[in-house]
Amino acid sequence: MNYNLFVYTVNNMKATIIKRISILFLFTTGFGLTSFAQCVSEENVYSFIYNGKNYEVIKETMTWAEAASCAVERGGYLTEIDSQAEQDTIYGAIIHGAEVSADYTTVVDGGGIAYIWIGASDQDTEGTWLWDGDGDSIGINFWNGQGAAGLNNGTPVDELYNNWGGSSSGSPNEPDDFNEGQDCAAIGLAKWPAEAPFTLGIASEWNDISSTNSLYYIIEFDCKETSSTITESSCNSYISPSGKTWTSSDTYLDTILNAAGCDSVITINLTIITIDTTVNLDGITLTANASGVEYQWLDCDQAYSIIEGESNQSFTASFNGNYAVEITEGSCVDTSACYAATPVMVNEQPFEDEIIVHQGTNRDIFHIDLGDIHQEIFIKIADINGRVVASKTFTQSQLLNIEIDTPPGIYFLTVTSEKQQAVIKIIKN
Ligand SMILES: [Ca+2]
Ligand SMILES: [Ca+2]
Ligand SMILES: [Ca+2]
Ligand SMILES: [Ca+2]
Repeated sequence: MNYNLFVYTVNNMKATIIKRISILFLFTTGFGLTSFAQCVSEENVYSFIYNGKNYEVIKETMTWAEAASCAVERGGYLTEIDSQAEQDTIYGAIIHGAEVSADYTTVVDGGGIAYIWIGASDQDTEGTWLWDGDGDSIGINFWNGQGAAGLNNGTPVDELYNNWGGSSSGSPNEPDDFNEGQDCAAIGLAKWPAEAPFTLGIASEWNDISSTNSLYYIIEFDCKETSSTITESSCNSYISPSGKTWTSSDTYLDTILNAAGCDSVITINLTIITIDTTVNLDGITLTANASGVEYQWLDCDQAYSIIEGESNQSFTASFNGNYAVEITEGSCVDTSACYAATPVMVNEQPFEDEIIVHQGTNRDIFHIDLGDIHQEIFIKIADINGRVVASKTFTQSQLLNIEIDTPPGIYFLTVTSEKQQAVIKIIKN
């Protein structure tokens, strides 16, 4: 599945801004192809996420009722601000995210500054303020009465959050139902009144103004939790979309935020494949304990290179060395530890005494005389750090040539025949 569809990391205390994907809805009518006009143009929508919920700043002007209607059409409501953190996030998104100009319009009955609609209204019962951002006259009553610029009898209900103009100076001046015609709340983008020496409210505080003003507005969306089921298999462990690590097969639940900033619950049917990489060593025969899988035996002493043709469950060593098996099961690959096998017994007469080595006129070539013909000889040359710089297998030979295309220095030549092995120090000039 494509996890890019999801927003993985959302710090719940901060807004995470996501870019909205514009979607143009088209449908066909009996009269031909017609574009379905949404209540706003997507290019005027700025989206952000706060506390797991999606919000939009709509940069098109509407009356409060039109804005509430458009919010409902889009699946949300004019925002209900319940905390200082939500207030701060929304105001930050207006100014820094949507980059709304603080003087994009002028509200005459709001002290001559610009505002943005939120979902509070007292249009049904004067002085009874409801969060009613869908405009259906039903909502939570969070404030009653007027501030100091009005009747000065206002009080919050059940200590619910409010941010009326003047709150920052200790006592709210708004709402004041100025001229008995102010029934909807909006966030001020500057201090008001603009020209007066006194201040009823400052930027980010709320004012009640006439609902017939045409303003930008904020939509809030309640989350619709989504769910999905996926089947996964993984080698040894699995990291879930939210970052949890599981190491055994089971059915798990994982929760992440979807593109709308809401919980997406994923049921994961997980199969963990764990490869048994143990090996049984019996004499010079190594047998992988895992059965019914694919095998490839490796030479640990030669940078784990593949031993050609050795791809059975068991492997019998021909030469002294350290060996491992790489096991493949489905898409999983794992390699065993290295096991030492020593099939070659050292002769009573030291093998190295029979061997003569000398450097050729081409200084990269070494000539090796084994003193007798051997059926199968394995030559390996390593530098003083044990790194293999050359290796070759010969059959039915006595005189061997091997090229060491390396800088001058000390090297160790290992000669292994059917029954003998010798390590000879050589100096390359
Ligand atoms: Ca809210
Ligand atoms: Ca309502
Ligand atoms: Ca009013
Ligand atoms: Ca007012």
